[in-house]
Amino acid sequence: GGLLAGKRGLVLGVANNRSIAWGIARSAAAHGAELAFTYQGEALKKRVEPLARELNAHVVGHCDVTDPASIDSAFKATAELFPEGIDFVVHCIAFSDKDELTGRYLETSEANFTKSLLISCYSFTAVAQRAEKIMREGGSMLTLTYYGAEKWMPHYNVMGVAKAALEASVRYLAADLGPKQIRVNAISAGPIKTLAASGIGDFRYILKWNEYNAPMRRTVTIEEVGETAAYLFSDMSRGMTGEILHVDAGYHVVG
Ligand code: 0WD
Repeated sequence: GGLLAGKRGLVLGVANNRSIAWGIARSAAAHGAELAFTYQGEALKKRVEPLARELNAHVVGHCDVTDPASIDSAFKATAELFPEGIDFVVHCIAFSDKDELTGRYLETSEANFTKSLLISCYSFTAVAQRAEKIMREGGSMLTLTYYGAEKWMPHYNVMGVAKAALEASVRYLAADLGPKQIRVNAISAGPIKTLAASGIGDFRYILKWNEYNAPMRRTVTIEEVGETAAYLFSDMSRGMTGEILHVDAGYHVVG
């Protein structure tokens, strides 16, 4: 049994056991979902395979979102693995050159702007295009965003711009896929110490700032983000789409 019993989902963006994608995968599996993972490149394959084994999950292969052919092949493998279709997909992928995650946004280069928006924003749309074809009615698509989309945050820079575009794309995708009863939502997570976050300037200070100022006087865990994701994958949230849910110990009400 379980909240997600009988549901099948694809998880993109596990880099290691600190990844938000891993917290989401663990919750989804604990609630009874059957999962498939992709990995980005051979180095991460070695990380992802043992994690997948822990959850009796499948690994469908390499997926680098800058390479459309690799997205296609990951979805082809997913369709073969789950011929009945999938019920959810979660996109936990972002990138910016870390030299531009410090100092002024003003200094953003065109090359990094383009690459950051491609990987952190467009890739969710690229994933949604493929997912639509294999998703069952009542399906759920999810991406991860951050408060830096809504307000200026120190050092977040081009990522804030990318997340704002990502949040807008959640609304447009929700409108496009709503008639098929496919839902599209985002979780706006509070800061969590992960590999990607370690690239952001003064990240430890941002964590401390949240501990002092968030209503709950603490930061959040990947488990907490995972439990909210499980709710969004489940039929309990079947009336929700185009929503950005904050899982941030309430920081967004004060920040
Ligand atoms: O404080 C945080 N950690 C927050 C993260 C707060 C709010 C939101 N987020 C978002 C991130 O922006 C991202 O969208 O959550 C998502 C997951 O990030 P994470 O769990 O913090 O970071 P990490 O464990 O590093 O996973 C991100 C992964 C990459 O890892 P690395 O660190 O190796 O870049 O995104 C993947 C990759 O596995 N990724 C790609 N996957 C496919 N193709 C690509 C790519 N081109 N680039 C990065």
